[in-house]
This record gives sequence, C-alpha cells and structure tokens, in this order.
Amino acid sequence: DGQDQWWKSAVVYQIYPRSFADSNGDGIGDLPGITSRLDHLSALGVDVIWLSPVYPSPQDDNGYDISDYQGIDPTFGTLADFDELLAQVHARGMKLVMDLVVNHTSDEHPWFVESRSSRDNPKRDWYWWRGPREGMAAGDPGAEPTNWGSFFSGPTWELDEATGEYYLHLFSRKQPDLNWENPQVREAVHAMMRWWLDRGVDGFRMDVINMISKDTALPDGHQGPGAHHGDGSPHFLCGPRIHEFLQEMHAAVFAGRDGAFLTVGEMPGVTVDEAVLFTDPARREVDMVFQFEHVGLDQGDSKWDVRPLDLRDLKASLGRWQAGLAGTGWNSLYWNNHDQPRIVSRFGDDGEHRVASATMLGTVLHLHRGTPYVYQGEELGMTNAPFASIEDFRDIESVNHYRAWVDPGHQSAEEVLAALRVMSRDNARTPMQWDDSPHAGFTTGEPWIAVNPNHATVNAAAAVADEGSVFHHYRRLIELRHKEPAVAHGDFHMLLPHDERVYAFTRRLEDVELLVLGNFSGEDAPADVPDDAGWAGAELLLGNLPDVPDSGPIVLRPWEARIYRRT
Ligand code: TEU
Ligand code: CA
Repeated sequence: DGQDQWWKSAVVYQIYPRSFADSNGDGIGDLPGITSRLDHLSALGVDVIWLSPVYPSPQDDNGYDISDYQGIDPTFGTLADFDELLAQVHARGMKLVMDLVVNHTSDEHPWFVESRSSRDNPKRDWYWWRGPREGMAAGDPGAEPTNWGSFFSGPTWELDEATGEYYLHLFSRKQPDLNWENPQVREAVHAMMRWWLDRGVDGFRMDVINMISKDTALPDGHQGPGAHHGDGSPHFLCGPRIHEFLQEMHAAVFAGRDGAFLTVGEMPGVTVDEAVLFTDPARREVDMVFQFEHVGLDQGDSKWDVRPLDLRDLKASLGRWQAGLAGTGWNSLYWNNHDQPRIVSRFGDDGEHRVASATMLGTVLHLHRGTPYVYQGEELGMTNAPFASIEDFRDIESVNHYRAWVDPGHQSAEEVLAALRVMSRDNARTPMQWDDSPHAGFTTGEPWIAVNPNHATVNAAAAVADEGSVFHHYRRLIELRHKEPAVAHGDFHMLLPHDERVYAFTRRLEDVELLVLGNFSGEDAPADVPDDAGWAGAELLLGNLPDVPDSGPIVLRPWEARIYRRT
C-alpha cells in the first residue's frame, strides 16, 4: 500500500537562493547564507530542501537559464560551498533536492553557442531550428515557424541572423528549448544527473518536465480573436514521447542506485489522468507531480486577468485530484512557490486576520493526501509586496508583460500594475524576513529587490519567540504528518462541496478517522458536517485559535481551522 515510500510522510521546503540569506553583503542570497540558516529549517522540522537553481547562469530568469549544469554560479558561491551545504543538510537528517532545468538551456550554454554557430554544426540538432514559414522570408512579420506565444510575452521563435533560421524558446529568448528527440541530448542530461547524485544529492525537482516532448510537426496553435499569439500548449504539453523519455531517464539515472531519492515533475497543464500515469510506481517515471490547476482558479483567460476565488471551485479542483490519484499516484501539495503570489494575500486576509488565515490555509493544505511543500517565508505568513511602480519589479515575466501591454497602448500603466501587484512572481521573491533590522537580516548591503517593510512585525525572530505564530503552527502540522499515519496514508473524503465558506473533509486509515475544517471567511460559519456535535466532543488534534468549545454544534470563527481525531 505504498507506506514504504518515505516521501509520503515527508515535507519539502523550497529555498529560492537569491532571496534567502546573503552572507557577503552583495545584496544577493548565496550558499553560505543558506548553510548559516539551516537551524531554522531543523526547528521547523522539514525533511527535504529543494534548492531553486544555483548553477552558472546569465540570470535572465534568475537561474532558470543555465549556462553550465555542473557548477555553481559565483554569485551563489563555489562547489566547495555547495558540498559544505550538502554535508550540513545531511548532518541535520535532511535531504537536498536540486532543480533540474532541462527543457531549455541558456543561450550562453556552450551547447547552444555551438548549435547556433552554423547550420551544419554537430550540435545544430540539439535545439529546435526551423526556417521561416512557407512562402515568407526570414524576418518578415509573421514568418515565425509557428504562431505560438512565449510564456514571457512575444513569439516563441527568435531569428538568428547569422544562419537565417529561427530557434524555439517557450520561455525567454535567452532560454532556447533543447531537442529531446536527439538521443545525444538525453544522454548528456542523464550523465549530468548521475554526476549530481554521485556528489550526494537526494533527487531532482524537474522544471516544466512535461514540455520536453513536442509534436515534431510543430502545428500552429489556436488563436482567439484579439490574441497576439496562438496557444501552442496542446503541441508541447505531455507530448507523444513524454512517458518514454521519463522512463528512459529513470532507468539511466536511478535504476540500481542505492539510496532514498525524490523525483518531482513540475507539470503545468497536466491532467489527472496523465498524472496517474506519471506517478504510478510500477511505471518508474517520477514519484510525484506538481500541478497548477488550483492556482489558476482566480484567473480568467490569462494570469493577469484576476478574479476572486470561489471556494467551491477550489474544493472541486483539489477534490478531483484527491479522488483521481487515490490508490495509484501521488501529488505535491502547495499554495506557494517562487512563481506564485503569497497565499495569505491571495486566498487569505493579510491584514487583521493574517495569522489566523495563514494558519488555516496551512492546516487545510497539509491535511490533504500528498506531499506538502513550504515555500520560504510561507511559514512566517509573509505577504505580497507593496510594489509602487514598474521600477520595483525584477522578474522578466512581469517586466516583459508590462512592456508588451503598456508600450503599444493596449492597457494603461495603472491597469497593468494593478494585475502585477496581485499576480507578479516578484511577490514571492522579496527577501526572507529574518528579523526587524533594516534589511530584515537578509543582507548588510543593498538587496537586489526591496525588502517588504512589514518585516518590522512579520519576521522569523518574532515568530520563533511566539508560540501562537504561523511558524509554530506549521511546525505542529509537520510534526503531525510525521506522527499520525492517517495524515500521510489515510483516504480522503470531501464534505460540504457546495459550502461557500467552509472547507471540510475526512481522512481515514483503518480505525482512525480525522475531520479537517477550515473557515475561508472573516465571518462566523457553521460547519454543517454529518455528526458535528459528536465530532465536537472528539480529540482536538490541532486548532489555530484558542478556547475551542468541546461540545457542538460547531461554528467556526473567522479563518478558524480545526483537526479532530476519533477511532
Ligand atoms: O515555471 C514553469 C511555469 O510554467 C510557470 O509556473 C511559470 O512561471 C508561469 O507559467 C509563468 O506565467 C518554471 C519555473 O518554476 C519558473 O521560475 C521558470 O521561469 C520557468 O519554469 C522556466 O524555466
Ligand atoms: Ca551574496
């Protein structure tokens, strides 16, 4: 029944190195900075650290554009610093998982430098090179080989003047897509992965790994009226050879290797049915997926088209994933990562009810079936940032979007800024708030992106000293997963699917049953679950507010969460 899979009762903590801790005062977080703060993670109790990319990179997309897979960017330190970090992580009984970004490289990676050097270079075919559209000349407006739009605005094709062909880049023009059809590419990636495992790392978080197999015919995508580009995603998400590529990778990298590893596939747009295939242990692809459906529910046609969350949609989405992966399959559980706005500002209340709503959100998430991910600062209830103007943003996606919409006059600066303030990835990337000192204890220099002024009250030092803080609540949630097998292994049953305020479900493992309740509103809300009066007298495993009555009926206070247990 899969109880031997250690990562089912584990909690992962994601570090975004640039924003975690700066050891040398250059304003950018680094590896020695992380090493110096590991006791914070031990105290929280997490099992695994996932490190966003620290490899040499021109930093066009903060390290997701890699120019050398087997090194450390001098901004972050040296390989010796890395080995020291790894040793210190292991010494504390934790594991370290690397970010594996192999859908694309940097355009400054030697592979691409060679590939672009001539049409007959041996590495030409390591990337996607194509001539202009039939009957058009290279550089003509609309001559790109397909009409696909890039995730970072503009077309997915860049003309290389020297050879007169276009190369594909689903993300920035400095992130050319590798051609996984070429077996030499796959072998080079496998060898690099083995090199990191030999060094002692415990696995990989695989960036946009469901984009590595494309429809080689490269058809145009559907282009709606008024859209600047077509949607190529049906032709590059979970393409024809994706399962083959992942099975081959597993066999070439992990098979026969001793150790307890973790592989997680970041997969935008993955369906439940595909996820079952990716994570069926018998198929040997990845241990779990990291999917995006629930973080798209407050968006319309694009992520910049922001609308309020309807709690019933959240329950329907997460509930469908729980049901679909029950038995076979495994999911990651997350509210936050380095690409998402802060959850307490998004689905909670980052004002008066900041602590209650952050702890309620954590409770509901961590009690689902799956492996929870905590993104740095989430355990403090860190909030979105008060960005004033476009000059405050650093993220390529945000800045490109602004230029693409404001410069040609499609939208006013204020309209675009309003969406960026809510959805920009930079909300997650402001420096970790360690204490109330001038730059929050993140750096002694000038931080690369402004520290949130609320670090005066929202910071790790204050949270650790306060038993009622978000930090201690997350610590208790993690401890609960380690202690109570029903949290990791119990089945999941959604309750109250139509309730607009109360999130409710049960988990059951053999004779143990848990009831989880969360109030997603700032008002009192009755939790109208079957036998609520009976539950009210059961053992309260964990709540986020004091003075919980021990008799029913259950009425949740604003943003209250409770976990009951009975046998
Ligand atoms: O992100 C993949 C991805 O599709 C998103 O979460 C992306 O940030 C969003 O769709 C943009 O609207 C991964 C990384 O997590 C992200 O930081 C990188 O920029 C991206 O891949 C390219 O490597
Ligand atoms: Ca530094």
